[in-house]
This record gives sequence, C-alpha cells and structure tokens, in this order.
Amino acid sequence: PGYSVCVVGATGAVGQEILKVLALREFPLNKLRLCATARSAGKKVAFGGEELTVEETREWSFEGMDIALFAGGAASTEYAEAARKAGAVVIDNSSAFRLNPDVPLVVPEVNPEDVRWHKGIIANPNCSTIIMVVPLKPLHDAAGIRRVVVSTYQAVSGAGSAAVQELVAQTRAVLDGQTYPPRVFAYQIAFNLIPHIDVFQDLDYTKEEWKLVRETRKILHEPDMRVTATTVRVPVFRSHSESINVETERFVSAQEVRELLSRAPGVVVVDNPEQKLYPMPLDVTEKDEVFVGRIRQDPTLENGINMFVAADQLRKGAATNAVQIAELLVDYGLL
Ligand code: 11C
Repeated sequence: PGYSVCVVGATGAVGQEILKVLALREFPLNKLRLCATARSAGKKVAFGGEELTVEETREWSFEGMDIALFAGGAASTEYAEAARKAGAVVIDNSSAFRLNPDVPLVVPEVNPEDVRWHKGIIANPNCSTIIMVVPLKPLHDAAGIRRVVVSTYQAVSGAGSAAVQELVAQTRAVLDGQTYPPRVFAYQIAFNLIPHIDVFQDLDYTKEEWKLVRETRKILHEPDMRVTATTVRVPVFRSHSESINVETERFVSAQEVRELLSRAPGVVVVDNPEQKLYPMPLDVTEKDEVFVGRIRQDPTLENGINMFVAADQLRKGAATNAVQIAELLVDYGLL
C-alpha cells in the first residue's frame, strides 16, 4: 500500500526539503524515484534508512508513477508534460504554469477544493505568496479584504545556494576589509538590502511583486482584489518575512484578528509586545507553519490591520505546501 512518487530536482535546496517533509509527514510511499540533471545523476541520497541513487530525468522517468513532484526550475517546462502524459499527477513548484487557467494554484489551507479540477498539473505558488495568503484567508472570510499592501524581507536562500555562498563569503570579505564583487545579486548583499527581486516588468514592478499580486488573486478567487507589493532581499540566510497592511470591508479589532488567526489552520500567532514576542526568521526556520505577530489596528484607516509574518520559505513556502497538495490528492481519492 502506498503511492509511487518521483521527485524531480531531488538534489537541490527545495528537492532536499521535499524529501525531508515526505519522511517527516510519513507520506504513504510505495516507491520513491529521485531525478535530477545529468550533473547530479549517480549521487546517493539517504531516505528513511535507505540509500537511493539519483537518476537523470528522462521522458520515461514517470512510467508507473502516481505523483511527480517538481522542485522547480527548467525541468518543469521540459518534463512536466511527459510526466502528465505518463499518468502521474504533476505538483509543480516552478512559475511556469501558475497563471495557466487550466492549472489549479493551491495552498491547502486556503483553496483545497481547487485540486479537484486538475487536468494533470497542479501548481505550487511562489514562496512569498503562500506565506501571505495563509493568514489573509481567514481575515478575508471574516471581514472581506478590500486592499493589501505588502512589503517583503526575503532571505538569500530564495535565490538558490549560490546566493547563500555569496552572503557567507561577502560577509567574511567585508569584515576583513576586502571587497567581494556581487555575482548572484545586483549589488553587495552583506550589510545591505536590495529592493529588487527577479526582473523588472510592467510599471517598474518586479516579477516577484507581480507574482504576489496575480497569484494571490487566483488563489483567493478574487480577480480584482487590490494588492500592491514591494519585495526586498535582506541579508538573512533562511525564512522570508512580510509586513502586511490589510484594509477590510467590515471592522475587525486587532484582538479579533488575533483570535481568528489562532484558530486558523497552518498559522501560529506569536504576538505579545510586553514579552517582546513576535515572529522572526531565525525562530521559524525548519517549521511548517506561518507565524504571525505585531497584529495592530491601522489608525489611518476605518477598517485596517497591520501584521508581521514570517515563515520558512523552503518549507511552507515550497516543500511542505507541495507535499500537502499530494496529501490532499490522497484524501480526496484523486490518485
Ligand atoms: C525568491 N521567491 O525568494 C523567490 C524564489 O517563483 O518559485 C522562488 C521563485 C518562484 O527569490
């Protein structure tokens, strides 16, 4: 009993987290196949007391697989269709299919029912979107969201492992009075921050900012919701944070929001100013929930709330959400 699962991109940062989460959540596995690029083929990866050999992803890697979990990147465009044709349900962490009207974009705490209309591919949203919509959903249900203003504080690991190395090496170099030219980032990230994530697009917003707008609308089924974003890279290794300002149709007090979010699935409220308790990236790393604090009334609006959110973008922002989608498929009998 169990399901056959192929993880594509198994050796990358998200792929490794997917394996960790599959094991931690005891996903019912019958067979686990690990795929990656030719460069990683042959590598040995430990899983549940066994050692698995990574294979090169090929068109035929998906024969007999129930689920193909794509960690993201170019492999999705190259092989998702082959996986779907082979009969596997694709759960894809890249941005390739997210806005495709034939592809559900799913956060299990928010729009689980959308998995039911999948046509072979289900998309996993961008990390900063997932982290935002989990606490927005209960607020939207309770008070109706009119407008969202979000500013992000995104960890360097969101830009890949070369970016992590860049922060380490550059920090050392700067402390030693040397220079270390930026490679991954446009500018020095050590002891700095960069208000620029991904490429610039329409109206001088970045692609990361448009993802927050468009993906949020699709997940919440609110195609006209007013969402505006500023995304910023900060010299933090892991876990993204967001300052979120929400204007609602109906009044909700900060205390009501605190109670609402305490009951919400996938949310942990950490909010006690007297005891200096609020969410921070170091505290939420390797956790699966979205942590919310600094919940306050916005006195400049009739119905407004401010909050500060932090979550591990490799876990809930990527791997955990993807594995939760796989669990939904099992629960709904869709495999
Ligand atoms: C970052 N959010 O932190 C990006 C990484 O669309 O899945 C994830 C990109 C994506 O740089």
